[in-house]
Amino acid sequence: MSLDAKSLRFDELTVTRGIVESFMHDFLDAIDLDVAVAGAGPSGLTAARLLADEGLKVAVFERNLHIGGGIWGGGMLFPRIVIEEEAADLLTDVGVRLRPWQDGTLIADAVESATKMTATAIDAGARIFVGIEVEDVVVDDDDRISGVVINWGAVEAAGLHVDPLGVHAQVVIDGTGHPSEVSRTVLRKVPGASFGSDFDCVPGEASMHAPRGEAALVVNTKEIYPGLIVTGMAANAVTKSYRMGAIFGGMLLSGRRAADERS
Ligand code: 48F
Repeated sequence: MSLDAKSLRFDELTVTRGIVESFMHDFLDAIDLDVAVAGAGPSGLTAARLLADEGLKVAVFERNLHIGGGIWGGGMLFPRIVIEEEAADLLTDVGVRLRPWQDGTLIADAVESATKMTATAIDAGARIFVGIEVEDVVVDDDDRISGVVINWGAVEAAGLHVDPLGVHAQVVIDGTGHPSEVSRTVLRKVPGASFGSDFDCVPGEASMHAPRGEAALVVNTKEIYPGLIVTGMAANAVTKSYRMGAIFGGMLLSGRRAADERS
């Protein structure tokens, strides 16, 4: 099939209107949410898919233009991820093929995992906005977290002074990974915010101990402040728990735990 310029009926304004009108329609439909997820890594994508599956209105705001967070890089750019057998269903449910490996683990292709996790989250009804970052939270009269403050990632990267926009959400999930940006923002900015004695605010997770890090991830996934659930690496970063490297089952199970916390 070839295209003949003389018979094509669109012009540049068709493209412009199509992009702006359809984006604005979808964006306006996502400014009052059941759940706002910050970060489209494995934990955030898993939580978003499961919550959207329940019929909740869910949006994921991802700073980068690509989704998947740390999945793509596998371990040291080798695009494979290792998962525990206990988390296998969270990948097979989205159609990822697993190879048996050793010591109770399985192997998945990183590209297949990132793309299928994203596609199934979208199919479940989650809206994924790329190039938009969460720079702050909205609080209600009781200082409960009641939404996110968003801006274009490019605005922040360029250092431009541009005021953000607020989005309401009944619950916010911090899936921002190692920097645990939303949780840290809450600690820093919400008057009197504290996550309790188990949580310290020394930035970053502890050094590597893969089994301990994986086990801690799921335990650390919880509502750490009214309206704020922390998941994935962010959950270990705010508790100074161990890092685990390129084993991802804990991230998936943490995403499921975050969804259960909201339910
Ligand atoms: O880091 P990331 O993949 O989060 P995760 O779900 O998984 C961690 C693993 O990938 C890996 C690991 C496994 O051993 O430790 O690191 O905890 O994805 C986090 C996503 O959040 C985005 C960031 O670009 C990435 O895609 N992000 C970070 N801060 C913000 C953000 C923000 N403020 N607003 C929006 N997106």
